[in-house]
Amino acid sequence: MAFAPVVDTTRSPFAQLRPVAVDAVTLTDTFWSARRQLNREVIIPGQASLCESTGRVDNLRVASGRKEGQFEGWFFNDSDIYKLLEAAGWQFAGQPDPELDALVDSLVDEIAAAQQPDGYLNSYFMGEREKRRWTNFDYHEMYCAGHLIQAAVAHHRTTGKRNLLDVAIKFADHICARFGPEEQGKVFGTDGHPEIEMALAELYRVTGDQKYLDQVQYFIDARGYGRLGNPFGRFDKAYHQDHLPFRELNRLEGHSVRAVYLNCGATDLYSETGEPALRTALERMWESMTTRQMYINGGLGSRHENEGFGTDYELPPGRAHTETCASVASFMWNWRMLMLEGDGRFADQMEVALYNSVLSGISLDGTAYYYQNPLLDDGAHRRQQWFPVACCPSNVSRTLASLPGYLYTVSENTVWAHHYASNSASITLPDGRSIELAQQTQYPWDGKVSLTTQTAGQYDLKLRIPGWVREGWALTVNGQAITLTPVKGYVTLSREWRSGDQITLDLPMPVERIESHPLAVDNQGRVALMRGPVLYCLEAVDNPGVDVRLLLLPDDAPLTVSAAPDLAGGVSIVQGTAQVAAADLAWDQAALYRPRRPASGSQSTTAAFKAIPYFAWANRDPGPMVVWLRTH
Ligand code: FUB
Ligand code: ZN
Repeated sequence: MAFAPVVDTTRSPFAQLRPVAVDAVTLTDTFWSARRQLNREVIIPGQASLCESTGRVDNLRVASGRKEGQFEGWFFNDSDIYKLLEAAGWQFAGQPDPELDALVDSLVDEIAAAQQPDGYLNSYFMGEREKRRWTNFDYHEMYCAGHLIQAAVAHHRTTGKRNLLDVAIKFADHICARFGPEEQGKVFGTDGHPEIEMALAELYRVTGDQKYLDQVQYFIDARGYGRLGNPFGRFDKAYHQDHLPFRELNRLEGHSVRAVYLNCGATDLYSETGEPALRTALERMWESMTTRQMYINGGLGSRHENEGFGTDYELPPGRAHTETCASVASFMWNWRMLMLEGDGRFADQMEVALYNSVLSGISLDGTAYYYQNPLLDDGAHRRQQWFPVACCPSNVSRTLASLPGYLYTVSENTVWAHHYASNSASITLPDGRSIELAQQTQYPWDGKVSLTTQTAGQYDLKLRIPGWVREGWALTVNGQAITLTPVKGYVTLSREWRSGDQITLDLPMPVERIESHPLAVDNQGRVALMRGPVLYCLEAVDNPGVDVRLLLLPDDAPLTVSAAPDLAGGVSIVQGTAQVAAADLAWDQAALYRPRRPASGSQSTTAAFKAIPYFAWANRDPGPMVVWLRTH
C-alpha cells in the first residue's frame, strides 16, 4: 500500500505541516471507532444498495450500453457513486477487506465501461444529451469529475490499485486539454459547482504532473467575471462564486457547499504556490465565516432558496439550511488551513463542525440522514433514508472513513496532536524516524488525555489546547507538572523521550452557557449549552409535560453533568431546573397575538430538564427540539 494521507502536503512548499497516513492511526476509542465500524458494516453497504436500487449504477450501465433504458434522477447522480467509492477507499486503510474490494471493483468496472474513448465520463450526457456536453457549467460535469478523482486518489492510496485512478486520469486529461486560456487554443470553462479544484490538486500530488495544478489555478482564476452566466435563470452570480475574482472575496457568498469547496481548492493551490493574495482572501473569508456567518453547530447556510449564505448575523435557528455537506466542507477547509502553519483556531472549527453538524447528519444506527441540521424544530424534521439529491450521506461516510488521518500531523522533528480520541499511532517524521504513540481518553465526555511515547529519541510533541478551554488546564510528564504557554493553540514538549514516558493533559470541561452577538437577533436573550466541543439541545422525549421551546434557563440555575451509558451509545447529559412563565402556560391558544402585558419574573413554575448532545437528536420519538434557551 502506498502512503495514504487524506491531503498530501508532504511536498507542498507553503504548508508547514505534513500529513500522517490514514492507516498510521488505529482508533481504539468507543466513540469514533464504533462509528467507523458502523460505516463499514451498515453505512457503506446501505449506500451501495441505494445507489443500485435508485438507478444510479444503472445510469452507468445505460451509458456503457450494458443495459437498455434511460438516465434516472438528477444530473449529478454519478457523484454519489464516486463519493461512496471514496468512503470505501479510506475505509480500506488499515483494514484489508476482500468483500468491500469486490464491491468496489465491480463499481469501478461499470464506471470504466461508461467512459468515452476521449475520456469524457458522465452518464447524464449520453445519447440525445451528448451534444449538450460542456454547454452549461452548472450541470455538474466538473463536480462529478472532481468526486471521481477524489475517489480514485483514495482508492489508489489505500490499495495501490490503478483501475479507478486510470479512469480518473483519463477524464482529468480530457478536461485539462479542453479548458484553459484561449491563447493556448483552449476554451473557457470553470465548474458551476466547485469541487474539481481540490481533486485536481490531489491528483497533482499523486502523479506529480504539473498540468493538474495549473488547471486548479486556471479554474480559480477564470471565475469571478460573470462568465458562468445564469444557467438556471434563478440565481445570481454569487450563487456559484462568479460575482468577484477570488482574490477580492471578503465573505462567503452564495451556495454554501460551493463556496467552501472552492476555498478548499484555493487553500490547496496556496499551499503549492504561496501566492499572498490567495491567502489573504482565504483569511478574510474565514474571519467572516466564524464571526458573522456560522451557526453555533458549525452549520453554514441560512437560506433555503439558494442553499446558501444570508447577510451577516442572519442565523435563524429553525430555518437554518446548514447542509451536512457544508459542514463536511468546513471540516475539510479548516484542515487545509491548519496544514498551512498549525494554527489551532482551524482545528477548533473542525471540531465544532465534526461533533455538531457532520455527526448530526446521520442517525445513530447509520441508516438515515439529515440534509439540513436546524437548531430548533417542532418535531417534523426527521432524518431520511435517502434523498433524490443524496450528496450528504456519502459525505458523512467519507469523513468517518478518513477520520484517523486527521488526528496528527508532523513537521520537522515534531509530532502534532490536533484531535483527541483513543488510538495507537505509528507516525513517520520527515527525517524518516517512526514514532509510536498511544493515546487514551474518554473525549469528548472527559477532557483528560493521556499519551504514552513508545519510541525513545529527541523530538517535539505539540498538543492542542482547544479554544473552548478557558482556564485551569494542566499538563504533566511522568507525573511532574509542566507549565507552558500555548502558542497559536498548541503547547510544545521538547525533550529526549524514553519509551514509556507518560504525558497527561487535563482539559476542564464545565458546561458553558454561550450567547450570541447582539445582531444575531434570533438568539437574543437566549443561551446555548456547550461542554467541551459538544453542543447540547433539549428534546421533548426527555422533557415531557412542557414544550421545551418555552423553557427559561435563569443565569444562576445550577447545571450538572452525568454519564448516560445507555443513551445514544453512551453520552454525557446535562441536567438542571428551568422555569416556565405562568403567562406562557396561560396563553390563550386561540390567539396568535395579544396586547403586551408587563412581565413578572415571579410568576413562573419550575421544570427539571435534561439536555442531550445535539448530534444525537431525533433518534427517538419525534417532538420539539431547542438549542437556544430563553434566559428570561
Ligand atoms: O448540487 C447538487 C448537490 O446539492 C451538491 O452535492 C451539494 O452541494 C448540494 O447542495
Ligand atoms: Zn449535501
